[in-house]
Amino acid sequence: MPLTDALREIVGERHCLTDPTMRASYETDWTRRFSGPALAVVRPGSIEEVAAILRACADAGVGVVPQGGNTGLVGGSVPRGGEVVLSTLRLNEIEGLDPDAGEVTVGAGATLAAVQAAARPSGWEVGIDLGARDSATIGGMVATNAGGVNVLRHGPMRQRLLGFEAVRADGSVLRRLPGMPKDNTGYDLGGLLAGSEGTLAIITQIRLRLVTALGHRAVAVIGLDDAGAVVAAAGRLRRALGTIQALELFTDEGMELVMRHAAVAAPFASRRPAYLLVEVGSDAGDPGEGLADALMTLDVDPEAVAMATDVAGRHRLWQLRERHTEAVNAEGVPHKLDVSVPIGRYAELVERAPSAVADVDGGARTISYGHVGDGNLHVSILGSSPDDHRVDDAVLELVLSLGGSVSAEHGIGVAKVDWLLRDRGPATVAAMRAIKDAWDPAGILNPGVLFARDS
Ligand code: FAD
Ligand code: 2HG
Ligand code: ZN
Repeated sequence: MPLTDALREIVGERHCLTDPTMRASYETDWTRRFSGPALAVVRPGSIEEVAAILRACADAGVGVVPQGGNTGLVGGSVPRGGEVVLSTLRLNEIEGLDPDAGEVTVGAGATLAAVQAAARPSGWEVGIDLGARDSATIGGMVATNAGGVNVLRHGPMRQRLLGFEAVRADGSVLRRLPGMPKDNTGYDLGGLLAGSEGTLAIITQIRLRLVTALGHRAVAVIGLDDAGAVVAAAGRLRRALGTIQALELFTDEGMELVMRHAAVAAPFASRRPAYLLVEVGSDAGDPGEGLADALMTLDVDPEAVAMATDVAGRHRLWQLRERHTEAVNAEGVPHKLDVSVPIGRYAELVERAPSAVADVDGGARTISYGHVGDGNLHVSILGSSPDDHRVDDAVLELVLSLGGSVSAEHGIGVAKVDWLLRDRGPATVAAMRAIKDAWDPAGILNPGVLFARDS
């Protein structure tokens, strides 16, 4: 029987999409830089269907591309040509919220926003937040070990993981649910799936460890002279305040784009080359006073400080940082590098990235922003042809020369396959390859992601 007929039998006609117009939105990534035709898109409604799809694809020797919200930014969630896209969006139940333990079990296809909304009434938060919250799924976030704006407080997705359920390429099921805070029974397979980018198994359920919801928050945006001043101010605030939730950097060029495309107002009348956004939180009263006192100790122009404690005001300030991705996309199809360096080299990276790019492509334009508290910078490059890798290489070369990592939070995907070896070295990549070969010997799961197809 042809594979598409077998898939139709498993998920039903409605959930096996072969028509090109129905497949289209699953075939192009969020940036529009990566796309490819799928043999079919399947939308299973149960773990049994996931297992049957994987067995059918393994029998036919056809690759499977797992896809959640398709908000990944490294091309790992869309087909390269002829694979089956397995969408997890129907696996979206949220169940078993334990209000005493602060734990919840969620289907891989549940969006971050849905889990945040489910946790809040019981006094809990997910502990992870990112701009794509309405579309990004918990399965995709585990598969990419997503970071976001609260990593300096609660760590990345791997640290939120208590238990998991996943299906391997041969259809066998791995299950450790609900999962326990203390569990030393052999290898941490859930931890291994975090950051595996769909190359080892399809994640179907996750048990999440939640964090206590904070009653009060305050956000400030401070205008400064350059990235060095932002790094210095972030460091001083970190030492002064034990309540910091987020420390973010953006530049005036990026803010200009956000103001133009997202219709967000400037935080204050005067414009500065660089900005620091800081959020503090407390469960015992207004943290705004402590933040204002800490800001006074910094050598900043009072005309270049905006602060808010109310929901609307905080949201307005956050928009200035959060809507950069969308504003950059509105300008064109970007190249995106997501890197980290030791904090002592962060300002140097911000300053040197534009000239590294301009040296190889004089027509390209660089916009940088990121999670300065984690040493994580997002470098978006506009005006360079999507297939021209010279700008990517120039930035990644610079990052390695500064002792950094070529991926801080978005992963390797297909975008940075050539750089995994440069970053991690042959012994580490061989160890990773051995794991891949043991879990997925036929190479069915997300071929071309992390490792080149023929490696
Ligand atoms: P997808 O894009 O669908 O997939 C991502 C990868 O995971 C692919 O390799 C895919 O094959 C694999 N995968 C998906 N689901 C599964 C599954 N169930 N089992 C196995 N593999 C699977 N990322 C951050 O880390 N921090 C941020 O602050 C951040 N902000 C963002 C803001 C915007 C506006 C956008 C568009 C993206 C942002 N991202 C951020 C990137 C993205 O949201 C994250 O990488 C997110 O984790 C992807 O989730 P997803 O469900 O969309 O996954
Ligand atoms: C963010 O921090 C996301 O806003 C997206 O990780 C970064 O646009 C990007 O490259
Ligand atoms: Zn980010």
